[in-house]
Amino acid sequence: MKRDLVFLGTLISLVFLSLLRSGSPQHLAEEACSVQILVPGLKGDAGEKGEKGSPGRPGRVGPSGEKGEKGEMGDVGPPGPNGEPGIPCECSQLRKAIGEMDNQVAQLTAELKFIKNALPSPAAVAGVRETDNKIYLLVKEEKRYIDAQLYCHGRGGNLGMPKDEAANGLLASYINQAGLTRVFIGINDLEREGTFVYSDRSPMQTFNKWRNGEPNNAYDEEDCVEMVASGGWNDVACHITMYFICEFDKENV
Ligand SMILES: [Ca+2]
Ligand SMILES: [Ca+2]
Repeated sequence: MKRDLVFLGTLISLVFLSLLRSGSPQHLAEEACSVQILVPGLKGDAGEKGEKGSPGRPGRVGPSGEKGEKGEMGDVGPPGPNGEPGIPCECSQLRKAIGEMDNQVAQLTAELKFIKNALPSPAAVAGVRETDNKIYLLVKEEKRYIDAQLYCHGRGGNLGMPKDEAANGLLASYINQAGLTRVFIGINDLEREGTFVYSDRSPMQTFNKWRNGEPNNAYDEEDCVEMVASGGWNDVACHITMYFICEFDKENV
């Protein structure tokens, strides 16, 4: 209702103004009809395009992608620079010679230690004899067979056990050079009469040097063995005493 009154008031004011300008009733009618143009006009033309705006802010960081496959191996790099020249010397030959001397010293030291340990006194032995793998020691102390064996055992050896012609010949030579006629060697039939074994318990093989008529087990008491200067063997009583020969394996010296 209030809007209608305002509209009506405006309309009256316009008519009044038109009458003042034209001064005729006809004009008044025409002007009254033209009032209808007061309704809103048609939409105007589109304006000119505006200026380009400033760039927007950067977006959020996206999620990390999946891990890629391992790349292939790169090419081999260039060789490094040459080293400085060494000092000329014949070190390799010297080292070899020193190494050999060390070995000889070690071997001599071991043998000396053995001899010092094995010899009861210089007067009691007549030197030693050795082969590639054995050392023989003639002990000039009269002992029973069992004590002689203990003596040799106590020094890491055995009574001499000639198991082939060469060893037997060497022991015979040893006895002769010492001016002896007989020594105990490491052979006996203590465990079983008539079955002779070496003192390391190894059985008698085909090799033997029994003298003619031996072993005879004389007086039913001969269970130990002596070697005479010819290299022959003879069974004798174990309780008699005589010199003896020990033998040692070089690898145990
Ligand atoms: Ca016997
Ligand atoms: Ca005999």
